[in-house]
Amino acid sequence: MKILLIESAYKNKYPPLGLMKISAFHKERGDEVYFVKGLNKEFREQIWDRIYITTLFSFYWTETIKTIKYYEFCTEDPQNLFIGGPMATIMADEIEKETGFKPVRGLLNERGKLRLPNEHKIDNIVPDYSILDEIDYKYPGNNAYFGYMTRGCIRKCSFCAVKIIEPEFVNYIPMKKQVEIIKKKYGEKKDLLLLDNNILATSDFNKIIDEIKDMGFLNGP
Ligand code: B12
Ligand code: SF4
Repeated sequence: MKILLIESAYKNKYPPLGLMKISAFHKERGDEVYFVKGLNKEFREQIWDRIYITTLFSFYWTETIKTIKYYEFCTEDPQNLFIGGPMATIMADEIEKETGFKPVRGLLNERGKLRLPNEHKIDNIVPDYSILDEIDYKYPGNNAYFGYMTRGCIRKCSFCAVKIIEPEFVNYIPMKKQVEIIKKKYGEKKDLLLLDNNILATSDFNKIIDEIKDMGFLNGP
């Protein structure tokens, strides 16, 4: 399959981790994967087997909708254009009303969201860092290993979207092996950047801190 991954042209700090995982998943299947940030005429003129558009903050609504509409006719079957990520999860109904596409909500950790075998493993796959070399945009925090060592949150604060995006609290996710694979495949990174919502909520806090130190991230020379 020929796959196009898209992130809108908004300024964000961290790379699109969801797309990096989708890329790794498709490359493992032997598919051809391209990544673009924003509107690109050359890519728009082609027909893709699948398109994946990621979303982030709801205050990037205008830019995100503009991107979806720009690429809306680039797959033969509209069912092969997928929209996902935080904003698409929080505002799925509004996006569908505005564009006609029904977003995929939440994490890619269960079957039935992308209509492909093994799709439930995407959330835990080692992300493909090589797609970041395909674009000119430089993420301010790009020299890092990105990941989660917990998911969700035990609290359900009324103003917070985490209960919708990651409803299930996962107390511990191992990271060390993933970092070793990233180092081998894509080269060493300077920092470790965890995107956890509320890492203090875990009962495995000491274990996580020990693992972080074990990965080489600790005080001192
Ligand atoms: C890390 C993070 C940040 C980082 C920046 C993130 C970045 N990418 O640049 C920092 C710490 C800087 C930050 C800042 C802020 N943040 Co913030 N942040 C997050 C957090 C924890 C993760 C977002 C993220 O990048 N995830 C990476 C994702 C996309 O990777 P992933 O999870 O592996 O992806 C999975 C799914 O999303 C899905 N998926 C992803 N893409 C796609 C694409 C397709 C096609 C498909 C099918 C699936 C799919 O599948 C993947 C695999 O399972 C979220 C909460 C959350 N749990 O989502 C809040 C969140 C996005 N932040 C939020 C807020 C409010 C803010 C701030 C405004 C806070 C403030 N007052 O300052 C600022 C804004 C900064 C700015 N102006 O840019 C809110 C946004 C609410 C909203 N209405 O938009 C959230 C939802 C948290 C909350 N408490 O509600 N944030
Ligand atoms: S992540 Fe923070 S704001 Fe959101 S539910 Fe948990 S404690 Fe509340």
